[in-house]
Amino acid sequence: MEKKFARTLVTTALPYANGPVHIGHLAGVYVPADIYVRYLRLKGEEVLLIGGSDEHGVPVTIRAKKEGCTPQDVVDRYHSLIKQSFADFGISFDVYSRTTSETHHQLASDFFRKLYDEGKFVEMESEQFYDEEAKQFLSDRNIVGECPRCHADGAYGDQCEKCGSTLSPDELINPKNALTGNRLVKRPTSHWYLPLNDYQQWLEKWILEGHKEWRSNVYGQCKSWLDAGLRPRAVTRDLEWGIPVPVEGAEGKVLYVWFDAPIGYISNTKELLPNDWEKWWKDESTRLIHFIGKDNIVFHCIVFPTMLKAEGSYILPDNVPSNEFLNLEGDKISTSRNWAVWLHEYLKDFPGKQDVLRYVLTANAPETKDNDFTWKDFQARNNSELVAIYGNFVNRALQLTKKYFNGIVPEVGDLTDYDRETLKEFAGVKEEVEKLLNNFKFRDAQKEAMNLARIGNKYLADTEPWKLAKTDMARVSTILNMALQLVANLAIAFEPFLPFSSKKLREMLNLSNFDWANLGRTDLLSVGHVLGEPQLLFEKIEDSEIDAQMARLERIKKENEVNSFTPEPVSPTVAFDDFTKIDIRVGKVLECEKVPKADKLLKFKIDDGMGGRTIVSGIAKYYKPEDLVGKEVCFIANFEPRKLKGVESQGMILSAENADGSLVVIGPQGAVKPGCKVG
Ligand code: B3M
Ligand code: ZN
Repeated sequence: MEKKFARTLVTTALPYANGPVHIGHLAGVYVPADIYVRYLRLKGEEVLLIGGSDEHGVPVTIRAKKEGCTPQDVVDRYHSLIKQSFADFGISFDVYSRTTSETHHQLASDFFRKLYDEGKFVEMESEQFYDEEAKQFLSDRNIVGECPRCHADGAYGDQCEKCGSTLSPDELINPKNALTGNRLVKRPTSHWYLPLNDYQQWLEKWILEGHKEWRSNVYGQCKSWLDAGLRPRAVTRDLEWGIPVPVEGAEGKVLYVWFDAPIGYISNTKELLPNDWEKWWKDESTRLIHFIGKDNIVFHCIVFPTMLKAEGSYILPDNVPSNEFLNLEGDKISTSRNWAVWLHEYLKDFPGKQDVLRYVLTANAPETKDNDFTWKDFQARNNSELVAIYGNFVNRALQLTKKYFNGIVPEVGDLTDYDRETLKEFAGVKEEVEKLLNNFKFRDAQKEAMNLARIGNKYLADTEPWKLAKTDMARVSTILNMALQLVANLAIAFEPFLPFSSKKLREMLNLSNFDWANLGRTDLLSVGHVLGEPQLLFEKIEDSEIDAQMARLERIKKENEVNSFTPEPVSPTVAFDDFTKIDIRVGKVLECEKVPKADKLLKFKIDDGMGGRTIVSGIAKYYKPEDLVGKEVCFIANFEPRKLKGVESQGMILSAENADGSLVVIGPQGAVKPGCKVG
């Protein structure tokens, strides 16, 4: 049953202000939300796009401790950076605020207090890990210990990153404070819980019966939570950083970050419209839409609606379009491993190319399953779609008009059957794009918009006005009029997807009347209208630019390998007598050169204190010969001589193998004479 709404309130997940934002954020939440609101605005609908940073929570405090600054410093820094990145990419927020704002603290606190006063929470005591030295309870993330499953050290209280198991701090063997290493004890502490179980039946009816139209990934996740049976969830924490629990005797406790963050949507609306915000949140004729990523589904579909329902005066979300994840070159995007394309860095490497990224991310949007971003695909979509189809068509239409008609929209004469066929194909696109956008199918909608450009490109290629110019200017006039109308339509159709290019295109067309209702019309530009100066809409991206990005990722992969290095297990024990059979000595490198026709080998002349010897070693990939001359090394002096590429090697130079397989030569740390024994 279709309800008629008076206005639409669109919210986007509030990113944690503990790091910059990357392409995964953009693809999963912000670009689709922006497409949607731009589309509604173009249709003249009343709509707001609400965003902001999520500034509470344990990750912020961990980052602050690591960097030796305050949590406020961390969120100040990243809030500005994130806000700027979104602005740079044209995410058209009506407000982008933050959960450390005064308005938010007040509203979230009042929200809690109302539920508290009305007896909507249950208070329960439980035993939690406590650090007696630091005098604090520790959150799951701040506790480490041995994993009960794979026995790796350093597993977190909520998850072991080695084997991936989900854990609770109770399961850890020898739990410790992650930052100080202090041992922990159990202490009773009491918290307030939202009794989700009391809302189970209501939620089942509201979601499982009332919202069958939700995306299947969203509906499916809700169903499995509901099928498993809901339990009370704590909405407070023992922590310093956050919104203090507004109850006497609750010192040292704050609201759980997932309790306050979604209230941030309301606070930010209030900050934008201090006198008018309630109509957006409390009037049944407002449609509320949450754009989120898949890891946030339960909070937006179950927990937050239960909070709103318990409070009693708010509307509930009408839809929660959630995306799956975007991977990068086949691997999960990870902030801690730096495996990401950061938005602020992208703009340094590709200045002015915001729309290219928006286009590629929408073309590959992870709407129904996880998807992959690759630089090759990025280049291909730019070069063979944006440049070769959209850009090419626009450029041809405008340049030809400039050439033959001085940049003035020419007259349209009799249409041929082919013209009419083209127009017909074109007219259907509007309805199709609308249907897709209304159903949050952004990827397909953009494809349809690109089809418009394809139709235009084909029209010019088939009619070849440049050939007719010598014989039939009347026909050229009609063709170019048609082509220009199609170009004007593209400016409208692409505005939600590629706003920067649409703006540029509108300037080139000198086009002011501009709304969605006009899409599909063939009189957008009247005869005699003077066009602006043509410019290129998109530029080719060269191989070298892509190679540079791939090299960056290679470098990061290497660094990660080194960082995640775990030593090989130690070999079986040897007796002392066996060890002394190996005669290790110190030597000084007198000469060193490459062995011809062997790219791995270096030939050394070593001063061994006993008249000198030759040793061949497989370290040519890691050292230049001249860098080793004069250095002291350790070598096995009684190694059976062997021939390597025709050179007899009288010993073996010792080196250590690094995490990435590279070799580092071992030498003494102080002054030692060549020939001294090592042991
Ligand atoms: N900050 C989690 C996230 O960034 C969280 C979202 C809050 S939305 C109210 O994935
Ligand atoms: Zn494990």
